Amino acid sequence: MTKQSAHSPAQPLHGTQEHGSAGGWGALNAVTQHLSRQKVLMRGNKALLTMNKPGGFDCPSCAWPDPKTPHTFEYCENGAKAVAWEATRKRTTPEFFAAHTLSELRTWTDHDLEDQGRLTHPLRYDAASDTYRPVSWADAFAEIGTELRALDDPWKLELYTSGRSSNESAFLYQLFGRLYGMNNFPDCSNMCHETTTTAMPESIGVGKGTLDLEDFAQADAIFIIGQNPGTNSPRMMSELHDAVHRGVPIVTFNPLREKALVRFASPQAVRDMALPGGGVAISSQYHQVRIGGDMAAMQGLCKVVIEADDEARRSGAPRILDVAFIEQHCVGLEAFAEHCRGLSWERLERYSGLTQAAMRDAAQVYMKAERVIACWGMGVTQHRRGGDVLQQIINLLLLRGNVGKPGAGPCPIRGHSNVQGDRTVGIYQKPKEPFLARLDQAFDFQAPREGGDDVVECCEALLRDEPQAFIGLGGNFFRAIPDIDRVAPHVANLRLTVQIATKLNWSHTLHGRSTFLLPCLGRTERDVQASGVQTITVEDSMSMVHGSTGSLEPASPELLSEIAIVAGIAKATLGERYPHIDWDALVGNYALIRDKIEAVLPEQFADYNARIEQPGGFRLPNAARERKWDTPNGKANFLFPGDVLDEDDSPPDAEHLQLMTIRSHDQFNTTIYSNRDRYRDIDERMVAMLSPEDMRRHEVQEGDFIDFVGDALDGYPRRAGPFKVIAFDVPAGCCAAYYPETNSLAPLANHDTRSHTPASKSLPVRIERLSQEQAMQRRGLIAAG
Ligand SMILES: Nc1nc2c(c(=O)[nH]1)N[C@H]1C(S)=C(S)[C@@H](COP(=O)(O)OP(=O)(O)OC[C@H]3O[C@@H](n4cnc5c(=O)[nH]c(N)nc54)[C@H](O)[C@@H]3O)O[C@H]1N2
Ligand SMILES: Nc1nc2c(c(=O)[nH]1)N[C@H]1C(S)=C(S)[C@@H](COP(=O)(O)OP(=O)(O)OC[C@H]3O[C@@H](n4cnc5c(=O)[nH]c(N)nc54)[C@H](O)[C@@H]3O)O[C@H]1N2
Ligand SMILES: [Mo]
Repeated sequence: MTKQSAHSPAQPLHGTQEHGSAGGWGALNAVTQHLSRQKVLMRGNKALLTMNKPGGFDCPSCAWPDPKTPHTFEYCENGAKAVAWEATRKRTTPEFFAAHTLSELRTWTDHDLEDQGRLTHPLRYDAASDTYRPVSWADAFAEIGTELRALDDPWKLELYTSGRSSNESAFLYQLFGRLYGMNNFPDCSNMCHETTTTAMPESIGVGKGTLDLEDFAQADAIFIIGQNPGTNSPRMMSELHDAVHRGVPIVTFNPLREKALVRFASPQAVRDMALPGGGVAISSQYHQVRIGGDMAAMQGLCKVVIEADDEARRSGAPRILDVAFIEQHCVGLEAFAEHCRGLSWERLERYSGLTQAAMRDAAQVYMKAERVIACWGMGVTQHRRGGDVLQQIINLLLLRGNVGKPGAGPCPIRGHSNVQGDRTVGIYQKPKEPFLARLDQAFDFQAPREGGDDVVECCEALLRDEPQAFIGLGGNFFRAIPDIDRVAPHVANLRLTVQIATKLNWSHTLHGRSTFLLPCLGRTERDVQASGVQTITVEDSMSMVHGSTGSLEPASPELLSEIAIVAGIAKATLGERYPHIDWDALVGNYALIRDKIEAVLPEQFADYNARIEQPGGFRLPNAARERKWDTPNGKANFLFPGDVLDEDDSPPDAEHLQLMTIRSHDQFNTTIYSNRDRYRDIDERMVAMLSPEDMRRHEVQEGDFIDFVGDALDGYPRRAGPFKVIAFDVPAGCCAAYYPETNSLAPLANHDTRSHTPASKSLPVRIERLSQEQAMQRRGLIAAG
């Protein structure tokens, strides 16, 4: 095949190596290595044994739910890495900070910054020495309070949240912001599944998945669209693995052949480990859709289903559509069906990058199955038309009544372990009236009603130098956002920045005029307050809420819980203005915070404190699961944009490429555990995964160095590199590289139309070849000159 011609046949094309499978012994070895590198073999093992167990702590990695009856040891390589990373014996002490200026630290890699270990002391930036110096908690809170009281407008404060925060800390944080007088709550979710939260309700009235974990055991087909579970939600592999053993077809849509979706060996299954090559085939069909081609692909599938139903109706055969469901529950089928019938296969093929035969094969699986689950991740949400694509997935499900019945339904896979819970308890820049009205009542004040900034709006405001203060409750905001090179310089103009974190990262190397870095307890650690050992609560991707109780000795005696830090800032800022709120009492006993959450969200959290005692916790209500549609017309809606295929999603021309920025196996977002990406057989991070066809067209060989040059047509020069070229099995015109090393290439203005979720999966780029010497110079390996 021509695809192979641009690189040496001696080297197999990355992404096509069929020998070997994901998971297996490699995964077990990786865990031991990570535990020993973080010097936590004993401490880490103890922690792993209580993870996801009743009375233990919730895994700090992804948001995949726990089984109701936990296996003896639900094994997850990446969960183990996350625990090792948090439970490390390494420490980033005041001595470390005395020895390194922020200007120096700003040049370090993401890995090296976090690998210094856990933060140990509250720190304040000292401009004279350009270093962080220790400060007492009391002084830190007092100064932050003084600064915040001095802003000329409450809306000049931005409160960022990353999704590892507990329900309790997130709830106090939003309360603090609203008491202060604004709704600027940029949230990691705004870069992630905001697309889902915004577009799904238009279709079926809820912004969350409708499934339970048990539904996986009843499905008879599973579709996986733009999601890489082997790395990003590894415990999902157990469900897929079981499904394969039951003969359930798994149909994958992904430009890259992700190894764990091709073959997977469950480290729990002895029979898998013993097989030569290991493992079982996971995807029965693997469709390498073009980046952004899912709209056409999904409508292609719908077209097949609708036309098959037309045929059945004509011939008197049993109908293909679930006519009774559609009549009772849906609106808009006729217009949608007309639209699909009118689409030409030539266009669908060109825009999806798939053949008509491939789309027909996938549709056959869909039509044969009585119960279908559709999962999606960032490959769907991080696009300019992400919400529209997702609504086509819902349309496909609605056609055969695959919403609100056992074993079937939409299954967005959330990212951070508590990103869904943070939103539920009020981290939302556009809060709804019933929530605010009850918040007012519960705390006897008047919350602001006007909507606030999301992540993109916060960045735009920063570019205009409007905000005066920024607080980050976890995360690595200035590294995770688009256009980092444009936004980061504006941090210097802020009057106050506060970062609440477990480990040092790049965002902490930026400073405003007054800057604090405040270290907090991690989820693995024992949290003791006035009333004793505390439990926090989290909500997983399937709306199960449960408790999490840390057990390890805290990394430093100076650490405070996130809850204590948020309350400390709130009390120092607002104590005099709202003397009736007893912040100390709330910190002393987190059950009192849960009582307040229950008062504000009574339908969802009735009997909160009692119900978290149940093994596995409790499930939040989900109307669509009961086939109740909380939409303006009270129905489930078939929605589609006027023309599927608009210019944003058109196939790139000869000069341009669409770049998707993705995660390696050894990273958790901006946390880089190591440079290894085992499932893709890659050992470094600055790589460009290019198709052999594009390599030939652009005259580059494997091992050459290139720069990616941004092509957003807004006049702003964007460039990142040098990236080493790797030949990869990816459709022509599409390429991949790792996030966050590529974030300077992402134009802030490229985002999902409804939700502003940055379009991180289709950055418009060109490539520029570098000489070996230029590349070495740029990498700092030889002196410039
Ligand atoms: N170990 C680990 N676990 C994690 C994370 C982590 O970084 N590391 N991050 C957490 C977070 S916050 C999140 S949001 C999730 C992210 O989990 P995922 O959603 O799996 O994240 P990504 O790696 O960004 O990429 C998703 C997949 O989309 C594919 N893709 C890209 N563009 C397209 C497209 O146009 N169409 C289709 N069909 N596919 C496309 C890519 O090839 C890739 O396989 O994981 C969470 N869990
Ligand atoms: N180009 C591109 N950009 C992207 C994405 C992409 O796919 N491509 N994905 C986007 C997505 S899906 C997301 S969710 C965002 C992620 O954006 P963020 O959530 O902001 O980033 P993280 O890398 O998860 O944050 C890591 C930091 O969190 C802190 N931390 C860890 N545990 C705790 C804790 O328990 N408490 C506190 N207070 N701090 C803690 C540590 O200091 C660590 O350095 O990035 C987005 N950006
Ligand atoms: Mo995410």
